[in-house]
Amino acid sequence: MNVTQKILSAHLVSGEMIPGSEIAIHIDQTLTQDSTGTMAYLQFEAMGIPRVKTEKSIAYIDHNTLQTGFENADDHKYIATVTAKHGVYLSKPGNGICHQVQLERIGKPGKTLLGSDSHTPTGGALGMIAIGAGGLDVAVAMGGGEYYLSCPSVVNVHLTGELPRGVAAKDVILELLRRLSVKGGVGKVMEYTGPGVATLSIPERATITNMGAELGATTSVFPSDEVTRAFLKAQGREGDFIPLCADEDATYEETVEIDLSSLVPMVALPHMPDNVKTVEEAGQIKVDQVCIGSCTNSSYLDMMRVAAILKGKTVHPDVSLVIAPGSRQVLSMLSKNGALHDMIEASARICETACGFCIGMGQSPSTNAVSVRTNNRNFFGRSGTKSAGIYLVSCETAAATALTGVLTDPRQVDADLNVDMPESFLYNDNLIIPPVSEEEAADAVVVRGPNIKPFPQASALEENLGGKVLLKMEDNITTDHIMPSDSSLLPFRSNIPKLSEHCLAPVDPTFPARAKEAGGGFLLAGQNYGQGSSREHAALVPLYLKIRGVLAKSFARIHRANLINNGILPLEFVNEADYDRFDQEDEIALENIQALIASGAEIVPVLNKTKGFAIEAKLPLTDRQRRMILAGGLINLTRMG
Ligand code: MIC
Ligand code: SF4
Repeated sequence: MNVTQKILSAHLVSGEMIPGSEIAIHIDQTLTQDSTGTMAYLQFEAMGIPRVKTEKSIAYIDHNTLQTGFENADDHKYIATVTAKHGVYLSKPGNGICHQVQLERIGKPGKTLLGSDSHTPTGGALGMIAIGAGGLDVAVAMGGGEYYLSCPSVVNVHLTGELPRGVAAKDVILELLRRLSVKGGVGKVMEYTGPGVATLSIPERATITNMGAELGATTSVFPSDEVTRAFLKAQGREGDFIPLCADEDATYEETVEIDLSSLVPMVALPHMPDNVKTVEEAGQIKVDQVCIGSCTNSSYLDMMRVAAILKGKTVHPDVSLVIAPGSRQVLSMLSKNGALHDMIEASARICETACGFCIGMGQSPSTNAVSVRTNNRNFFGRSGTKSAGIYLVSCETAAATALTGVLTDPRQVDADLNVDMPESFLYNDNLIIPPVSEEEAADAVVVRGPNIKPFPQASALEENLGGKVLLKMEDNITTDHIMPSDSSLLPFRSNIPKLSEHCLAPVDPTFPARAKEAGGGFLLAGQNYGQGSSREHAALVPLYLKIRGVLAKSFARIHRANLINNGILPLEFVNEADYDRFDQEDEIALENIQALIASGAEIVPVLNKTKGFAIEAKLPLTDRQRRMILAGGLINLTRMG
């Protein structure tokens, strides 16, 4: 067996491990973060389970940390009090970005982790199966319920050689994105093997598994080896180590070969992570801003390399350099060993250990700016400045670029980039607050601010569905298009009515008003609809706007699950060319849809009443998904028992 099969089969609750068929697995650990967490805990409360049943569940506060009004602080208070009551640990704001802290302090080889954040697969660096999902799926897992997924096929990413100086783990994953695209990993686990694995430290592996999310992969995983042991030991957690690697005769559905020594620095150009060129090909683009940090590139190793490049130099006068170390542990070590001093003296602006600029929480660039960043997504508008272009690179490329003011190949920089992994990290868990005991829980009060509004719930599927195509969209529409999330909107993650005023506005600002006026309808989309974030809001808000179905060429994994969990039909064209036969405003109908779905039909007719023809759409649902759609979503199904 390969590593993926070993972990999945050890956690299998039902189904057969045949790629494409539905399996249910037991979840050992869960994580939430604050921007998806408020909704996940509201849903957990709605399920009426007193205490979580996982080995460890933890709530991070790392996204909405810019407190410009009462809303975010109120959400933090709600999360702090609801988690304490129900047996969940709390990582306070300031402790760091969920994925970085999970890696340092919580993750364990061989375990399963479900997180309400699409970059949860970062944990795969430690040899765990770590999967991102919607908040409702995570709430169910916290309650001890299994997690249902389509059994992935496993891709062997076979690594040979060693990364040359100045070439980073980020360049490995950018190369994979260049080759495979943002939908190349859909339905797959990327499993890393080969002699190159041992040359990569845990933070380097984590950069690769983190950004596997951008491939659309279910998750990514490395074996657990002596490098893993050394990392856990340096975190004071050697007891959590178990060795785990693929059997010699393990088989894979596909193999991708990467010779690490042949790689060069890469960059993803606006506005898609797979729009990748070599830094050399991209040329000397003039840069206005450089941001270093995010869950992809904010480890101690990353930051030490950045400090080495900046030491004794000054950032180019036209560049604003922003650095956000990924965790309190990293920041604390940098402040102790003097590397922070080197950054500050080079004129870096140091931000708190949080998602920050990566999710548009501050540091929005100027009009038409070129912003070079180490994060994982450069989707249109995500930085908070629509006219800016975001370029994704490694920490080394970012730091070198900050000095020269133009996109720069870090191999040209004169600095010692050899950073030794510490034998002992400065770990301290005093920002991780344990829940109250079971006895105290009954009296523990959950504090809810006025910004927390009830969430919409679907009702059982109607006999017939009809309505207009309210919006026709292209390929690769992201959840940042569907439910934008910058610093002005993130405070409203527990206020769906308010968010609905901005739904799909980056595609068409008139959409929210039109959808409300029409009293609902349908959406039409191209390939990979809903890629990106795990945010369930991208389904809850359309539900609130009475969107009955999305007719697309294909869907991204987490978003499709979120639509079904909320009773919205994910319909796929049987014949992709039919997409061109539909226009915005066309009136469509799904007649007898309830009976068809109940009878198990996987192909349903979609009538274009305006143009007078019918086409076929696929609706491949598992038994459970079918019951969910008929009941009007997962909460209704759970209530029905
Ligand atoms: C993101 O990177 O897009 C986020 C913000 O972390 C999201 C979660 C969210 O929308 O709250 C994700 O990746 O799932
Ligand atoms: Fe936070 Fe950005 Fe990572 Fe999302 S991708 S978890 S916003 S740092």
